Amino acid sequence: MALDERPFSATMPLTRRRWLAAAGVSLAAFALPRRGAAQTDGFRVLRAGTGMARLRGAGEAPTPIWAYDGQSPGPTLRVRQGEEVKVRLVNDLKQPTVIHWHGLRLPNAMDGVPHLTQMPVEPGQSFDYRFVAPDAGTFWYHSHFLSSEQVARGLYGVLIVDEREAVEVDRDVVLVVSDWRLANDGAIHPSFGNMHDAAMAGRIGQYITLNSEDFLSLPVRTNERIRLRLINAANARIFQLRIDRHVARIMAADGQPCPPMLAPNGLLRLAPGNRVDLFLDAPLAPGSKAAILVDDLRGSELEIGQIVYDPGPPLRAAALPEPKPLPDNPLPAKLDLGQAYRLDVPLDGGGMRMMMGGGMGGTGFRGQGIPAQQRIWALAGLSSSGHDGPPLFSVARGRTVALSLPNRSMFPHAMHVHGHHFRQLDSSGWKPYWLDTVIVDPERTERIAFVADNPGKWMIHCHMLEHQEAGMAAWFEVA
Ligand SMILES: [Cu+2]
Repeated sequence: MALDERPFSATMPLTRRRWLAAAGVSLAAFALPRRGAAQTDGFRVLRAGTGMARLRGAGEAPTPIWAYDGQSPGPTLRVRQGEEVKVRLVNDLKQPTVIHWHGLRLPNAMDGVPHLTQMPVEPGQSFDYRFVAPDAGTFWYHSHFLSSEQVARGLYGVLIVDEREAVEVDRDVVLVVSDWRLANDGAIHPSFGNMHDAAMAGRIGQYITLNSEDFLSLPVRTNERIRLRLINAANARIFQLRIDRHVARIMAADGQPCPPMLAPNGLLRLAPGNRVDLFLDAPLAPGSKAAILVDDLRGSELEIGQIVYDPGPPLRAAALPEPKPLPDNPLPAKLDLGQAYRLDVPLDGGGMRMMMGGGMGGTGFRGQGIPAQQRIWALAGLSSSGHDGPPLFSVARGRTVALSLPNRSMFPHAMHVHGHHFRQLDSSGWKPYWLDTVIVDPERTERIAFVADNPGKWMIHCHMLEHQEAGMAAWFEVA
């Protein structure tokens, strides 16, 4: 395996501001493995520790963060489909940690859930993750220990599994969108574990970044085809993202190929944990610029980056023809709904409704998470850390599981299933794609189904990390 070997090209002259920003974070995230990427027994050593990021731009003081190999997003790891991922996590933090490989259908012991699939990796200790990547696509890795704090501080990165045969694109770009809650001095705001975030929409940050840059410039050439891999790494914010004057052709969702489809109105709605692969055919004239926009949760749009066209001649005379679908992954052939194990899993709790705990808006519990007695969210009537208590359900391997997820709370949730991808049923039938994380809006019910073909103990939880920590988590068993 190797790091991403396709950096942003510097085909256009950079302004000083862009250059500083790029040199500070972006290029580092796409650098080749030269020094510092120690290899041991074929394992790629990944150090969880501290780092710095210029989240507020080149003119402002950098922010001390937690990071993999000193950078957030961490190094982009890359393997070919069917090859082994071999990563040695070394914990240089002052608290335990683990890595969860989000969206990977991997052996249970490698799933990185503390106390359910492995013990936490203590400071100074290491843990070897080793598994075959069965599916080609865009995945990510992140801490799953006190993740509401560790992810918010920057402990995540991207794992790309390349198709067995190269996919025809001119450029392959990773865009991690996230938000950060910063104090006035630019430090990560230490308001972790507070009941206000937990009971409401989760930790929403006031700084939105792409690849940890305050304003990212993505160079393209006219008629170039770019594969954009978008990942929402935020704790709790749902991003509604669009690229001005560009058609967003969705090729894969949550890492799994889908029939190519156009995003309705060009809008991409990504919950924490969601990914989408787009093919973008750059249609504008040389020298053009186009905004990358997200909603600001108040009905307006914010420009968080731009696509910058090279002023030189087009890459080719005309755009490429419509793409073929990406090759299929070896997902279960079909759901057996007639014999399915069915369960209603209501999403309950939170602020403005019921199960209101004491301490609303009160002091935080920094470094400890939400105490068990203050859990205020529930799945199917159970408030859990996701590893304590009985399983939500147990099924025999190979059984189809159909879950109904009615959201009885006032907030959206992002329900994530570990170790499996599921299909989503709506009024028009089964949607033509697979997901591992689905948004359930307030007062709505989502219905999902999957073949429980991966043995072990798997979490199902809200990926709004404050909700997860405050009880919206459970586990199920495939035996
Ligand atoms: Cu939630």
